[in-house]
Order: sequence, then structure tokens, then C-alpha cells
Amino acid sequence: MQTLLIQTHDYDAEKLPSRGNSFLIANGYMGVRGTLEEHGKEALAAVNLAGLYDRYGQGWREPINAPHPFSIRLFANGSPLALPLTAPLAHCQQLDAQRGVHLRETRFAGGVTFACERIAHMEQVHLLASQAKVTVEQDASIQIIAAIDGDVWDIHGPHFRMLEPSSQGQLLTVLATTNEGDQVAVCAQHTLDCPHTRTNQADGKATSAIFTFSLRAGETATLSTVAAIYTSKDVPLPLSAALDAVRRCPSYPVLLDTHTACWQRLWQAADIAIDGDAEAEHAIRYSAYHLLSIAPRHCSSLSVPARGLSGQTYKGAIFWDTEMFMLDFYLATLPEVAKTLMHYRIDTLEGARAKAREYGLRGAFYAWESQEGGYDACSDYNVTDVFTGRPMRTYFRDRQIHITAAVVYGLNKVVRWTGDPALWLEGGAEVLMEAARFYHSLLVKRVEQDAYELRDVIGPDEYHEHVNNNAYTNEMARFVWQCALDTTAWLAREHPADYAKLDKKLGFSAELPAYRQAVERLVRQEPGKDGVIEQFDGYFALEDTTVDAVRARLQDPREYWGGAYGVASQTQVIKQADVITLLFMQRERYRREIVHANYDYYLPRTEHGSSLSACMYALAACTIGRPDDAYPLFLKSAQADLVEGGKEWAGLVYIGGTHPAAAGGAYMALLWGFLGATAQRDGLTLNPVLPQGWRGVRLRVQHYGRPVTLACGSWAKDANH
Ligand code: IFM
Repeated sequence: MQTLLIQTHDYDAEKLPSRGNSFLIANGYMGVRGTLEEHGKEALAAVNLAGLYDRYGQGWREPINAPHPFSIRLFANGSPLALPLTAPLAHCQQLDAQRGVHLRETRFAGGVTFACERIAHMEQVHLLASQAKVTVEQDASIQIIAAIDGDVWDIHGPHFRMLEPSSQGQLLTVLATTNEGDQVAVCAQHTLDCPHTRTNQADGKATSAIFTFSLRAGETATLSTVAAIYTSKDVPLPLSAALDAVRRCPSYPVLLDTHTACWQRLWQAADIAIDGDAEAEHAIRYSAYHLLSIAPRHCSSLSVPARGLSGQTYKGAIFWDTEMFMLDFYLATLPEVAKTLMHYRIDTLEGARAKAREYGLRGAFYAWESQEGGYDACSDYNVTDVFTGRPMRTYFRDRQIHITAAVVYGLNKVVRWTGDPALWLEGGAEVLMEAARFYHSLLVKRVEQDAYELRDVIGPDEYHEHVNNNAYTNEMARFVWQCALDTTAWLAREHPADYAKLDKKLGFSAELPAYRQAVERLVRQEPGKDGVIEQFDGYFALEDTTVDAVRARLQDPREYWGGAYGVASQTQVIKQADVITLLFMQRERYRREIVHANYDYYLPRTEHGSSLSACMYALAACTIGRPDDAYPLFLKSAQADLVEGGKEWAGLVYIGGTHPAAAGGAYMALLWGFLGATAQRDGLTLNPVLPQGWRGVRLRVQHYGRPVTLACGSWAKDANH
């Protein structure tokens, strides 16, 4: 079995937020931040739950962090042993990403070593488990306080209006009730393997088991913890469910076995190897680890937030990141998960319809920051001015209309990759028709030229607001209409009864000619003589300067670059790949020379202020045969959660967390870029362009429902595609 180890031997309180991300363990239902057992909310410790949200007062609605069942405080001979309070003699924190196990081992002065490993069970996703060991070099009296800590980290909380900590014999419980009335129940059982006295104690926010015992020099005591979390979204009585789950729970070693066996199966489905470049292999496998660990495998309709399950940043919401950047990984490795992601969009269609109505539009305007039911959590004031501390009006919610096209693009991609059109019949066609209607209702007609426009939008580059005819947005809208025309033709031919039923419900067939016209008449940003596509009307007239020059104008490093008076707004400096994203997403339409011209033009003007950017340029560099230029961009994406010092602020808003879209983008760069894969009905073909030093690449994927090994170079003999 391969290994995939992330580790650090230093301890630095400043790095706690980013370590919490890098060392995250998760199982699709919840994410446990990679903080240490003695850490609480001040270190951003959290057990973040997928798909359960709450709003406190006028604050942003965000996902819930559950009461934390892995809290352990250790005392030797009456003194606390905890970082950073007690300086360690040696310290190591590890993530064994091959097996999904978080580990730490700290040796304190006085010769007490505290080691702990923990898991979020990959199969029984409500279960958490840990095993902590205390070893002493000299006789010592030890106290361990193991707790469920309800004093959780919240960005816009507190989210629990009621906390009921309690204990029943060996079982500790906390039942928490959110402001919106949902319940979160946590139950934990702690067992210690040496003679001890135990008392339980519950106070306002926590419930604890206090173990007191003595160890002789050289002895080790082991504390095993199993815990379960259920919410009222899962079952009507979450506390009973959590208690039952813990009572029925097997021991830690058994849980560890079934957990690692599940990880082994996941890695078999998603195996990646790069011969000749251990750093790149490590980074891309680490990216795959994150995507696998946050994949919703336990249900049939849920999606992955932009910051995964690493906390409340970006309101735990679903963005276009999922369909455009993560979906390819899931399609290639866990196609059922890809369908689950798209069912989330189908099931949130009502929310998208309501949002369209709110803006006086027809059809489906998907949420820019989507929570359950398609509720758009995006605030009108999404950034805070660093100088005044006042909220700044942003227009992401109102004008990033390309989100609806991303949903359709995702549906279409799933159907094409799996060869299974069921998704259209399971509600996808309705989404598609409402998307086509939405874009049509947005069209502005330039009467004299008989041309249609999409005005006042924000494209992928968020620094430029209120722009007209953003190339990406227009082409994605055109794609939606074309997809609607093609899919309805297919539906009429292959499933006439479904066609008739849907038409009866939506009355779309009368609108098809209008979509045909829209495909033809919507303004297209054509490549100029030099092949460069203007990002939006008037972009070339903006000040042409460099990213560094714009950065030098900042008066505060956390200042927001976009919006009404941001340093980039009046310049050609862009936040993230925009035209370049279009060229990849519609790659069958653009010649290599066009990609070349736009890559050369836009790369020096791109700040990469979003982690969604570098991977798109990596793909473009591969397309034009420059894999060595693609390489650092690929690595930047793949290492987004490994390298410390990433962008953690937008104005005064904390935006740290994991970056699953960057991880997915890195995977895309490997699959579509370096391997040069193209997918057809009868299989996958490769046209590899490998960077220097790479001798071979091997990827395990699923295509059309069968496992396939994509391989080139030194591993070409393993290939079956
Ligand atoms: O979806 C992205 C957007 O493109 C840039 N800002 C962050 C969002 C979430 O990752």
C-alpha cells in the first residue's frame, strides 16, 4: 500500500488556522479540523457538519459546528500539559491521508508523552473515534479530562440557543438546539484501560469525564473514545440515535479496521501515480484525499461547499466551484457522488425559481452561495472595507448569472461522461429548461443591430462588476440554449411521454424558436486580429498595467481589489481566469492559436486572487504544448492546502479554509492537460504532454460505468482505455 503522510514537527500558535485545514479529517457528513486535543474555539477547533445551517440575529447564515467530542485536557502531578502553555520537548502532528487518520505525539518536560490518533469513520459517517495514550518516564499521578465541548467556534454565532450537557453512566451527551430550531446531538463514551477513578461533570457548555490514576515509570494508559453525531435533519430523535449508535459501536480497533478498509477501496478507485516527481505525486494525491474525504457518499442529494467541511467560511455554501472544478474528479472516481451533487441542484430548483422571481426574471436563477433548498446565503454586502470597517455593497448575488449555466454544464457533463441520460429524466431537463428561460429573460435587444446582449453582469473575474457581454457568461448562456435545443430534441425522439409531460408543466416548446434565435444573435466576443478575446465590452480601454503595479497601490494588504473603487477595478488586472476558463470549458470550439494568444495576454494580467485560477492557466499551457509552464500552476493548485500563507482575508472577512476547487482543478490539469485525455463514447484517448522529469502517469478512473486505467510513459503497459 502506498503512503501519503503530511507531517510537521514544529508547533506555532500563529499557524493553528492553516494547520486546522491541512490536517483535516472528514467523511462527507462532517469534517474535523486538524487542531490538537487540548484546543478549543480559540484555535478554531471545529467539527463542521454538512448541509445544516443556522442564522443568529442579523449575521450571515452559516453551517453548524457541532459540540466537539475530542476535547482532552491532561495533567501530570497537578500541572497542565498542553500546547502552547507547556513547551514540548518534542512534538509531531501527522495526517495519514492514505488511511484518513489524524495523529499527534507530544513529549512534555518531565517525560510525559501524550499521543492520540482519531478518525471520522468513512462508512458509518455518524461515528468518530479516537485512541489516546499517556506514557510516563517517571512515576506520576495523572488526570485526564475528556469532554464534549459545546463552546464551539462560530464566525457569526452563537448558533446554539440551548445547550444541554449531561451524562448517563459511561456516556456523555450534549443536545444543542440552534436558533432555527434544529437539534444536534453528540454522545461520547470514554474508556480507560487502567485502574482509575472516574467522575462525570456537566457545566453550562460542556460535559466531561474526569479520570484520575497513577502510572509507574514506563507505563502507558490508553483512553478510547467513540462518539456519534446526529441532527434533527437526519432523524426525528437525534439524541436517541446518537446514544444508540454509541451503545452499539464496536471497539476502536474494529472501527479503525473498517475505516481503513473503506479508505483502501476509495484509493483503489482514485489511484494516482506520477513516476519521476514525488512532490507532484504527493500534492495531487493529497488533493484527491481532500476530495474523497468530503464527498457526500452517504446520501443521494447533497453538494460540497467551496471550503469543503473545514468550517464556516463562505457560509458553508455551494458555489460554481462544485460543477466547474470538482465534478470532474468525482465523475472520474466516484460517479455516484457526481450524481448526488447534481441531484442537489435538481432538488434546489424551487429556490432558484424563487430567486429569479425576486429579480423580476423567469426561469431559474441559482444561488451564488447556495445552502439547503437553494437559499442564497450571499450577502448584498459581502466584503468589509478595511479602512472604515463598513460593509461594502457587492453584486455577486445579483450579477454572477453564470452560476445557472454551471449547473447545466454539470448536468450535461455527468450525462456525457457516464453515458447515462437518466439525470435528464430525473429532473435535470426541468432545470435545463428553466435555465434557458432564465437567460432568455435577461436578454437586452440592441434594436438597430438586431443583436442580443447580457448586460450588467459579473464574470468569473469578480474584480470587474457591472460589465456588459462578458465573453465567458455570454458563451455559457449560449451553451445553455443549445443544450436545451439538443436535449429537448432527444427527449421528443427517445422519451415522447416525458417530453409531453414536461412541456405540459412548463410550456417550453413554444419558446424553443426563441432560444434558437438567441443562440445566433447573442453578442459574441470574437478573437481580435491577434487572437485575443476581449473579456467584456470596453475591457481593452481600461488602464493596462501589471499585477505588481496594482498591488503597490494598496494601502492595506487586506484591502479588497475589486468593487466600486478597488485598485484593480479600473485596470486590466483581473482576479482569476475568465476568458481562459471559457477556452477550457468550451475547448472543442477554440483553436490552439487562440488559446495561445489569450494565455500570453491574460496570464501577466491575472492576480490569481482566487484558488480557482491557476489550474485553468495550467490547462491552457498544456493545450499550447508548454507543460513546463503549466507545472508551477498545477502545483500551486494541488498544494493550495499544503503551503501555508494562502489568502485568508477578503477585506476584513476571514476566507481561510480548505480549497477543494483548487484540488479538483489540479486533477483536471492532470487529466485533461498533462495526460491530454479526451472522452468519447467508445473510450478515452490520451495525448500526453508531460513536464520535465515526469517519466509516466497512471490514473484509475471510471468511464461509462467501467473501471479504466489511464497510463502513459513508463506505465503505458498498465493502460486499458
Ligand atoms: O466561486 C469562487 C469565486 O469564483 C471566487 N471567489 C471565491 C468563490 C468560492 O471559492
